[in-house]
Amino acid sequence: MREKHTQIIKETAKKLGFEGCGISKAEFLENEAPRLENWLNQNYHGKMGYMANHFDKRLDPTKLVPDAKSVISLLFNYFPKEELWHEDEDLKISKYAYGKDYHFVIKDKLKTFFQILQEEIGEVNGRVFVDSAPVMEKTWAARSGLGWVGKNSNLITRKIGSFIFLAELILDLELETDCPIPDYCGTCTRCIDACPTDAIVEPYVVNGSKCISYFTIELKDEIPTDTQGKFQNWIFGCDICQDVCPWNRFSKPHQIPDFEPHSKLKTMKSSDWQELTQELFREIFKKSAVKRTKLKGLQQNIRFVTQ
Ligand code: B12
Ligand code: SF4
Ligand code: SF4
Repeated sequence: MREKHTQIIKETAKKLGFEGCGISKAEFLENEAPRLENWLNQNYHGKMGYMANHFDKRLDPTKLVPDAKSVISLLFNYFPKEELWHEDEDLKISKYAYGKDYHFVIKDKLKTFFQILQEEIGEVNGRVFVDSAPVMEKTWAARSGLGWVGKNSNLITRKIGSFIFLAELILDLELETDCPIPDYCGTCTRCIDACPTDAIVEPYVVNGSKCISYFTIELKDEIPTDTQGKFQNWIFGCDICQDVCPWNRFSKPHQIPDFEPHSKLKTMKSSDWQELTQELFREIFKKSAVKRTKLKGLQQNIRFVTQ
């Protein structure tokens, strides 16, 4: 049964367009507990208060999903055919936010996944997750052999690099588990050297409260002025530590129409961003993750990098 169910899950993941599917036993993350505790004690979460919540659940899926037996990790590629910015003076938004908000796109797929399992396996209980819940997504993906967590703290695959989203199904089904793979960062330190705000405080550890992604997306207050001049024109998220990663030479473009950028986004110059109106913001970012900052937040980021 275990073997048959595992096979159904892996085939379904492929059919639904996931780039990878790996399985781990649902259990307490013993090694991560002191690391997460230390990360929080150092205040690396800054004002992301939600990271300090649900400490026990975050480390133990059986506390999050009753009777959880397996964590199924899934990869979803978002690497675009081309960058939206071409010149150094262009303002930049990170690749993950070019098209429709991935939370919606992937959540829909996860719901379909769950339905297929109900039809093919019978009664299966569990929950689906992408990003927002207290689940250590990178750790689970690494445990299940889909890749390794690199020195920039992102999950990297040997096949298509790191421009991938992570998602999970946590189920009450016993399944065949996969084995972790080695760390292929070796002696490389490109991401650490390239980070303009020194947010990668030591290999594998990112001080979230120093990351451009935090300043431009998460932080609701004014951006501290001691970081002025360091953002290299990133106004929503930051891809620097992934763009420099040699493993991203293996990235290949996604085939997801929903992730295509709005046509007007492709031609935005710095002056267009600075004149961004509510009307255009609504049109371009109607279904986008960029909506999170609202126009006001995005304008604040634009001013911060252009003044
Ligand atoms: C909070 C958060 C952020 C914060 C904090 C970042 C961080 N590194 O924690 C901010 C806002 C800065 C952020 C930025 C980004 N994020 Co984010 N973020 C998350 C979130 C919600 C939680 C991550 C978390 O648990 N952090 C807590 C810390 C403690 O965990 P950790 O970083 O994994 O740290 C581990 C290592 O430090 C390790 N460790 C510590 N010491 C040592 C020592 C050794 C020797 C070793 C081996 C390991 C090790 O142990 C820690 C615990 O496991 C996840 C979604 C989720 N629910 O998992 C998405 C997620 C990690 N983010 C994602 C993305 C895409 C990004 C950005 C690329 C977006 C962008 N372009 O701007 C950037 C990348 C910045 C970076 N270099 O990390 C993706 C990553 C996909 C991938 N391929 O890995 C996720 C998984 C969302 C998703 N579902 O796809 N993010
Ligand atoms: S996303 Fe940018 S600011 Fe954040 S750690 Fe990577 S390079 Fe540094
Ligand atoms: S840039 Fe180098 S050190 Fe950083 S994650 Fe990629 S391979 Fe690892």
